[in-house]
Amino acid sequence: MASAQDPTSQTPSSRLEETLSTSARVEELSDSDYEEMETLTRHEEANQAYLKSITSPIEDLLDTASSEVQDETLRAVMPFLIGNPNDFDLNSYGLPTLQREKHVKFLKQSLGPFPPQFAAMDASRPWVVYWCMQGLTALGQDISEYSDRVVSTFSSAQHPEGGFGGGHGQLPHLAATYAAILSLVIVGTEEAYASINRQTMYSYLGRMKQVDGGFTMSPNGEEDIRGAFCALVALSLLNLPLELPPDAPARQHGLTSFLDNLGEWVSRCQTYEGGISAAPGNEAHGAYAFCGLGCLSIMGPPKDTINKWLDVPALINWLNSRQSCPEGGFHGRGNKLVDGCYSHWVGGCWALVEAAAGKGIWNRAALGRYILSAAQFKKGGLVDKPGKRPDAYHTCYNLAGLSWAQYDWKYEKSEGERGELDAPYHWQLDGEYTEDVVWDNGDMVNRVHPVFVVPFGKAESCRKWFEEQTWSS
Ligand code: FPP
Ligand code: K
Ligand code: ZN
Repeated sequence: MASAQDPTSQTPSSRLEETLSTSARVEELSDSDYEEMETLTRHEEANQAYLKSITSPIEDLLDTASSEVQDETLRAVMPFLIGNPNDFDLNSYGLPTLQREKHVKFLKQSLGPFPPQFAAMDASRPWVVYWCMQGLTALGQDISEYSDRVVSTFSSAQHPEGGFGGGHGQLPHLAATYAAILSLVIVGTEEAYASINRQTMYSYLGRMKQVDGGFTMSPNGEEDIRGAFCALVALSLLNLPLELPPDAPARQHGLTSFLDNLGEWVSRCQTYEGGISAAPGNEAHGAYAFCGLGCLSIMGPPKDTINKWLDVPALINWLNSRQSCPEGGFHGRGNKLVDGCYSHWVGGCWALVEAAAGKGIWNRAALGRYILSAAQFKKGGLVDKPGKRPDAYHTCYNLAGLSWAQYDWKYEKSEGERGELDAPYHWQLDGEYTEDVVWDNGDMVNRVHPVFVVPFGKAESCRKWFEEQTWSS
């Protein structure tokens, strides 16, 4: 296997030697040179301990399709964890630095314009806009140059009877609605807020509410936990009433509030494994766990709602098992593969669970290693795993995951209610995470709101603006 390009030949230790021999040629070393060498030695020891711990992964003795793809994944990932096949600059921990400029360029390109063969992607246009806006701001970019374009894109995707579709003339869908609202929240101008028709949105959301407590994604469409989360995101950010609209079909069955039977319904999505599934009876999955926890964190303070509606020890037990070892990134469900997007879907669950139940059991440094070493694509953008192509989705959610690793959040219920569904506006930064980190200042991404996954501060501004608008239903 060994070749001239064998990345293992480029260990942190040979890099350290190189650094030391370069310094030795300098006539006189300053105090800061010595300090730097000491730091490098300390980081080197940590790297060696880490490398030692990952070189003998626990193997599945049973040969199955799952164990085979897992072995393949390890073969793809390990060279990136122990070496630097992309030849990136290294940070003081010997890991690739965050390739900020390349990722910015990739996301800007992902916004188009596109050749005609991309027409099939039209329905996911709101998503692409959201992933790019969120990714760019996480990287510290000013996105104001896109404001007008984003507002006009979504104005034409808004349906006359409420909600957003994938584009002009398409039927509304809660996923498109979620992505459209979050994009406009990131833009954060009065024009962006005012472009949302709250009245028709309210009536559209009323039509999605089901008698059993959940929400469908579209009229007569599938009812799943994405629907419950997306609907609550819209209700909360736009400061809509909790009272169901007069023409909401669920009213004919005695329901009066968007929250009726909702906690019970989310509860029914928790599975025997402890995780959360799309709908009662399905398999638990990290993406749905985030939706379920996000939904509960909008319904009220996470400490109240998560503890009330979920078996928290079982949930934590399931979540604990979602970090792939030795890869360090997360997978979405048992016996499946590490994937950079779960840096967010699973990584993002931790801030919410920690607000409900105290410090979680996950390894932030290992997640940081996976993202920086294995998930950065050579030419820019981030990926599921080495060997895959980058896309805006994996770029956005790897960067959000890096942010979950880098910052600590706390939930503080302050005095005075701000109205319905005001729970998600009580989050505060509890500082940067500093224990055993593997990133330097240059590798930091911006703070992200733990529930809304937009730049911290933007959701608060949006809500405040809608609180000041008059409402007439
Ligand atoms: C499995 O794909 C993926 C899912 C079952 C979940 C997809 C859902 C989301 C990404 C969440 C959407 C969220 C909102 C807010 C609308 P797979 O079988 O290809 O992946 P796996 O092998 O990693 O499970
Ligand atoms: K996947
Ligand atoms: Zn993925």
